[in-house]
Amino acid sequence: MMGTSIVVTVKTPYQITLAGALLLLPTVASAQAPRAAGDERPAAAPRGGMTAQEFIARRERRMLAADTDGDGRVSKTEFLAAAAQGKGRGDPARRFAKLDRNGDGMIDRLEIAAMLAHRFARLDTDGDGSLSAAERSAARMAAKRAAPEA
Ligand SMILES: [Ca+2]
Ligand SMILES: [Ca+2]
Repeated sequence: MMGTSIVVTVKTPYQITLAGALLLLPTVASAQAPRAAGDERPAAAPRGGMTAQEFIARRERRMLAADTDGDGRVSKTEFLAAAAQGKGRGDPARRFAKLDRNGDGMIDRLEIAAMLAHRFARLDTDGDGSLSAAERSAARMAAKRAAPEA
């Protein structure tokens, strides 16, 4: 019908991922903390599901495996060394530039979390905040077709 106005708020992926990362970071850090009383949601995802926190914590550990000097950040040298060992596909230098959002030559935990929060949101196709077995298998199929960090 003419005249009907639908307000759609469009956010850029960058805004979404940064907001997602900022929301998720404290949660990841306190993942082992006791739950507040009255919070009756289960601590873990429904059986077979993977929460954003689990997804990010797991992938972040994998990313930080490239941090060979242990400073908590992945330098371009470290990233390219890891890429040379066959981790990821595509042009590693381009992937690094994409991950290094602030262009300081380092991929830090915030940048990793932002990327992973964005990826989680994209993989959680039904938007229930948990990756089901089906969503994870779809993700694995997609990863075979495209560069994992693209
Ligand atoms: Ca950076
Ligand atoms: Ca889901």
